[in-house]
Amino acid sequence: MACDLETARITSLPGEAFYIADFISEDEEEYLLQKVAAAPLPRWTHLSHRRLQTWPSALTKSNTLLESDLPPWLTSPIIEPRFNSLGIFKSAPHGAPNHVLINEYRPGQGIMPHEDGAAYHPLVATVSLGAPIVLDIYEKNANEKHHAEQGGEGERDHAHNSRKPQFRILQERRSLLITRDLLYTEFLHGIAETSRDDDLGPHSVCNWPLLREKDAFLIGGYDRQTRTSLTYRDVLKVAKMGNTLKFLGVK
Ligand SMILES: O=C(O)CCC(=O)C(=O)O
Repeated sequence: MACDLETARITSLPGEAFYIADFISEDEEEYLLQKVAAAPLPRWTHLSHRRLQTWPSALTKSNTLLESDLPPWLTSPIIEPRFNSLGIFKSAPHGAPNHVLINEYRPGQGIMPHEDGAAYHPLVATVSLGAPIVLDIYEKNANEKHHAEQGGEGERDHAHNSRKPQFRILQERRSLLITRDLLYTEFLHGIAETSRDDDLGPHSVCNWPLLREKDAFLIGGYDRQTRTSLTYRDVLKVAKMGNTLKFLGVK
C-alpha cells in the first residue's frame, strides 16, 4: 500500500484525486463482503438501479446525522489505522468519516451523474470490493453550477445522461479512490448502466499509471460483475442524542 498520498495522486485530473490500487488485502475484502452480506435485509434500500446500505443511519431531512458510532468492521482497519495514518480526513471538521454508504451494482446497474452536495465535507473516500468498475466524471453545466451557487443541499441526480464523461476513473477491487475539493464541488460523478466497460487504456482512463493490473485491462474492456463500494464521508451537521431527546420532549 502507498504510504503517502502524493505518490497516489491522479495528476491528470483537475482538483484533487488519489488512487491506491492495493488498499486492502484479499482477506480483508472477503471479510468486508461477508459483513455486507450478513447485514439484516431491512438494512438494504432497494433503488431501481442498485441497492444501498447506510451506516450508521440515514440523514434527517435537514441533512443531520444522529450521532452514533460506525460499526467496528467499517472502522478497522480502514479508518484506523489506514485513513488516519495517511491523514485523509485530517482537515475534515470531525477529523474522521462518520458516515458510510454501501452501494451494490450488479452488471447493467449504475448511478446517474450527480453531486453529493453540501451535507458533507467535500471529500469522498471509496473502497471498491468484488470487481472493477469505471467512475465517470462530468463537468457541471451552467444550470448545475447555478444550483450549487444557490446553496443547493443534498445528493442530487441530474437529468438523463446522454452526455459524455470528461474523465474516467477505473476502480479495481480492493482499491481506494479519494476525490476532494474542486472535483467534489465543480464536477458530477456517475456509473454507466452497462454490463461491460469498454474502450479502456492509457488514452481514456485517467488513473491508468496507478492501476495494479494494467495487463488485464489492455484488451480494452471487461464484463461487469457485482461490485460493492464503501463510500466514507464526514457529515457536517451532527446531533447529539441527548439534544435530540430534549427536542422530542423526552426527560
Ligand atoms: O459506488 C461508487 O463508487 C459511487 C457511489 C456514489 O456516487 C455515491 O454514493 O454518491
